[in-house]
Amino acid sequence: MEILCTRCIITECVFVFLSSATNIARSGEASQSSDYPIQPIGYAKKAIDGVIDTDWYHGFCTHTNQDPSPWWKVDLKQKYKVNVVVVTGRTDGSMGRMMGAEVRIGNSPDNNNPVCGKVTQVSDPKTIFCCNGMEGQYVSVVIPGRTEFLHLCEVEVYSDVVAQENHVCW
Ligand SMILES: [Ca+2]
Repeated sequence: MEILCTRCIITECVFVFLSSATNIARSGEASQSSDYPIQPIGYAKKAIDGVIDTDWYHGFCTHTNQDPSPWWKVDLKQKYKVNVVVVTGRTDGSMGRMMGAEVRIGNSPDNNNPVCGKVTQVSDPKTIFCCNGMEGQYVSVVIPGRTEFLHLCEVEVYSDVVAQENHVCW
């Protein structure tokens, strides 16, 4: 059993465990603001191909052009209560472009949805977002207010929390 989320509110921590959870992004449909035209083409579907290879040149990551507020999204085809989103960026360089990227969840297909969280560190390519049951059909990654490239090696979405335990922090 893997601990994916730890939320601490004042003195109480909630650990979210996922066990044999299904990554519902895999069966969704991905799109993005544009496709960077250099090989290997970073099509949007590469963030839901199930391959977490963080070297962009291996061909398993997405890549937009340098767009104003670039975005990527997955249409989950129905509404889910989303508990965890795991975003994995690249490690072969340019990870700094991810800084400030927001994970948004909701029912608006234009990415204008509530924010679950944002990327605040780029030393680790993986950021785990605890979204606490935010409801939506669309999960987006958006870099707001900046003209930037957006590349993602994998985006995982989990809605089924198997167990929760409450602990006191010390
Ligand atoms: Ca991938």
